[in-house]
Amino acid sequence: MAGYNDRTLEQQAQRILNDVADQGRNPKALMERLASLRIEIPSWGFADTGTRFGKFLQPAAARTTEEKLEDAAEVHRRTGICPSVAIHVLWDFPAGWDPQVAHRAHELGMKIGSINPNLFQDQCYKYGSLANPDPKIRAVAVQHCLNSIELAKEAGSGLLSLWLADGTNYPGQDSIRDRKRRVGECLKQIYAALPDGMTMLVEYKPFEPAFYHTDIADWGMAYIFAREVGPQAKVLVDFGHHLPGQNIEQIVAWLLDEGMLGGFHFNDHKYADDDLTFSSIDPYAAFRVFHEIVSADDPDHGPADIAYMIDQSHNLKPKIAAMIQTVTMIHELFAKALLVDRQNLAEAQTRGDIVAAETALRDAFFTDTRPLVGAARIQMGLAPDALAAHEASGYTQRAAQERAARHGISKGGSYA
Ligand code: PSV
Ligand code: MN
Repeated sequence: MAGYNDRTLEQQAQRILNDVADQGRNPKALMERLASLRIEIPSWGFADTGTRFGKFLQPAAARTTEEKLEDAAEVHRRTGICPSVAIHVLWDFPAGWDPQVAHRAHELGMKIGSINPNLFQDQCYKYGSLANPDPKIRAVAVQHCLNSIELAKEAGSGLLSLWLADGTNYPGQDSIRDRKRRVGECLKQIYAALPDGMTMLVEYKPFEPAFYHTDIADWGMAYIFAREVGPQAKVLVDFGHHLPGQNIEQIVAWLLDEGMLGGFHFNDHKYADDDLTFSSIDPYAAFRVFHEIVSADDPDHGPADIAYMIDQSHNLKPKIAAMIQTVTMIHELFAKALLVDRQNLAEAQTRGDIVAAETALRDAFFTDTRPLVGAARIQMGLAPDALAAHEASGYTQRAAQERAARHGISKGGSYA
């Protein structure tokens, strides 16, 4: 069978690398860049989640933060490029920071990654958090972010990742401009508490849960807020947070050029913020984003410092398998972007040869990069087929049994 289980995988990888060498490029550097990619996995990708209509429970789903870390460690064990876990403060630490969790993460060979404050689930946030008309509620929200910065310091994390659900549902519900100023003011207070070396990421989303206007609805708004507060703030682009037809790679290119792209949330979508596994719908769109990222590599300073994070929530696929699938897709598409013959592309662009320029992208996109990813995994001492290795390990079956014994059988029910 072709793909990761092909016995000639390493020879196929060599053939691709020979072509790279023929283009006058360094195949070793390409393999090093491929192996050095790091992707953060979200703790919330391993718990039972659903839609607003209901949850379908999985016997192996993680029910404690420790179990989420164990599942994340299984993804890293198979893929070799996912050593950190994003934390959602109230979902993972409902009773406050627990140093035991960081200890357990280290035991598992994992680090705590970005810290995501939760500014949307408490009753007080009915009319918003940082944009709320009531200064007392804004103070509660700011305090939660300050506590999250403390938590980040204790966990050894350098990223505070902010997403606001704030917005309004009806025209006239509140003043859009007043809300903008309230958010800006609160962000300044939060920014002032950042220690050196910690980055604040500002994420945007066009709608949901608010359906008339969202306070940080697009990259321009996130950019303005980030720029206003200071150099440690950057924009976070979530692939699923764009209206249909939006040219996401252009946003990425602009933010990179402005030095303002701080992070990326990988998932895929067909209609809205569907949180599907990455590239399940449109791999070419995802490839074009990676192409812009690799194009922006600085010849003197190397790649831009971007936090690559997954933000998906698959309620039907088995969770660890879905995560490995996403990591593998990211790795394969990143490899395709590395294969673009940029010299050839630049020459075609200069000549105004549109067909040749587009062909330079398509040649790379249609190259099967599984041999390169498989070879990178072999170099890391891993099995080339991460998904098959995970499935053969029996991890999910064991987790289902142990977790049922520990917590009892999960009960079905609505999302509430
Ligand atoms: C909001 O839809 C979002 O993309 C934010 O990043 C949240 O932190 C995350 O999803 C929660 O699943
Ligand atoms: Mn997100």
